[in-house]
Amino acid sequence: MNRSWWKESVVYQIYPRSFQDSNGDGIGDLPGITSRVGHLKTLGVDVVWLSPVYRSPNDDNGYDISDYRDIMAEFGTLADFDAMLAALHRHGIKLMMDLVVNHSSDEHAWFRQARASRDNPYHDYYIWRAPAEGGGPPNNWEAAFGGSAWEWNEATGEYYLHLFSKKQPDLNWENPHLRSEVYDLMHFWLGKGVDGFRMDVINMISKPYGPDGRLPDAPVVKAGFLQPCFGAVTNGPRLLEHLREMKREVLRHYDCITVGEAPCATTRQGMELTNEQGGALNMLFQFEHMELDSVPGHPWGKWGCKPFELRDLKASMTRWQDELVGRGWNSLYLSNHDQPRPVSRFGDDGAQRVVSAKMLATFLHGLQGTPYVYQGEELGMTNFPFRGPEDLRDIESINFWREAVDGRGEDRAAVLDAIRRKGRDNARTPMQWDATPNAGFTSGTPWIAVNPNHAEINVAAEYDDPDSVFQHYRRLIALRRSQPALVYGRYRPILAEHPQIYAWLRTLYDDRLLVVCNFTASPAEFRLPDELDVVRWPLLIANYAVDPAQDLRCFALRPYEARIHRLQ
Ligand code: TEU
Ligand code: CA
Repeated sequence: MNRSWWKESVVYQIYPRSFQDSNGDGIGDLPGITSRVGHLKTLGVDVVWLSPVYRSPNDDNGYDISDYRDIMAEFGTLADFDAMLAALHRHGIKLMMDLVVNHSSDEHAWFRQARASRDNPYHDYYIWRAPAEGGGPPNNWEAAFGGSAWEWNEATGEYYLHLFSKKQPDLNWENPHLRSEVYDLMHFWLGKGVDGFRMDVINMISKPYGPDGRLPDAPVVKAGFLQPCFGAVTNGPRLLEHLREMKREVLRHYDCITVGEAPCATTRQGMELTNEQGGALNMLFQFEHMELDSVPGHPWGKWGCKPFELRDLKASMTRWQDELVGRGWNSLYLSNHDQPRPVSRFGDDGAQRVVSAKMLATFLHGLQGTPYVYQGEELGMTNFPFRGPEDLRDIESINFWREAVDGRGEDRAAVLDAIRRKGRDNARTPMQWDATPNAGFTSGTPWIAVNPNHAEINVAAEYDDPDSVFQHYRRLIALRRSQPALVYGRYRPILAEHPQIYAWLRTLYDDRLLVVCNFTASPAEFRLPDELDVVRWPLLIANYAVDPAQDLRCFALRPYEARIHRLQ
């Protein structure tokens, strides 16, 4: 059993703009985070992943960086950062920064110089191409937030690549000077005491250049010229080479934690990038389970929604658990700042909100890997009832609305419904600290509206309620700390075909744990497979009161019931 602190850790993600405002401007900030370190300690997490806090014009809420060594004015100063880091470390909590180096902001000094002339030494820090024969963008790549992934630059008479917004030009990782710039800024933050990095769309840094340096068209999967290109630009030919160089130049010099965000990643890439011999990162954020409620090939892309099927979730999770065991390591997440709230998406955010939120937590923390808790998830926070475009702040949703409703005249209600289900702003509404008007987030006007259900769902209320979602997360995180089998135990699914129940064993040496989750709002009969000869089954955690006399070998699971037992 190859032990590592980052395998035994639980990570808490903070979206700084929405966590805690300290100066009444309605925007969360670093002193706000410092004032709430106690909450993280009470919850029991080991590491904080902090979404970007660097200088940025905020075209994509900080994922467009104009200075990698300075703090965004709205969030505070480098001194505020040092004070926050010191407070976290004083409480035994490590800090993982967000490394956004697939692209920079177009307001970064590098790009300002690069776009001025082809002879400028920074020109080659970015990716430029001549127009296609007959004019127009070099290929049919569609940007993630809509429109072409190529923008014309008059000054040099060529296009530059931006897989996200046009204010996020992609960096040219073929250029060794650019790579060493990145390694230097990583040393800058690690030198300050930072404990690791979450790496933004890191599997997009090696582009699929053809022999003549051309970037080939993406496959045609929908009507029109522009085509989704994530499949074409991820896992490029030099990705592992670049990441191994990063490990050699930076990561191996620090006892740090790393997770790479990897859209379209397969289990093979998961093994290749995270195995401790030839890999370079500790774990990946893969997206398979985040696409189970999207209709494949739908013209609306991620916005073409369908209900998720439990069998699909079982199949995907089982594949990643089985194929990475002993050959890599999984991250475990159901939400982050790009995904809707899990209880609204996979559970029931109405009458069964509390039990279903606890069930989803037990499901996730019962698997092998490092669990991530996104701010507010520990309260069972829900999606937001957006009324219309006026409630939106996220470039991805705003562009979708503009293209679909204003551009193509699509049905407003249908587009709004898709945004209510999958919009990123669902995760970005302010953290709900108490029942006061702005949920204790700010004394000013919040940059995005507070969810009206904060009167019921908030930290203050859940601290005092032993049956709250928060207290369940606390117990779950404490349990993980005391049960090595929950960290390192081998995963083996049981009742694989059951339409309502997702159950599996975790085995470490002779220690066997059983995790059982009812993913539905109706009772489900659980029958323990006979080959599992058990005589005793002490309960470790549950989201309902459990009668100790109940025979575990055959009983009825209540709606969204979840438990972890030791089998003896
Ligand atoms: O996200 C990459 C990514 O894949 C998402 O854009 C995803 O496709 C989309 O959100 C699903 O709706 C990372 C960051 O997490 C995201 O916040 C940034 O917008 C993006 O990169 C660009 O930096
Ligand atoms: Ca503020």
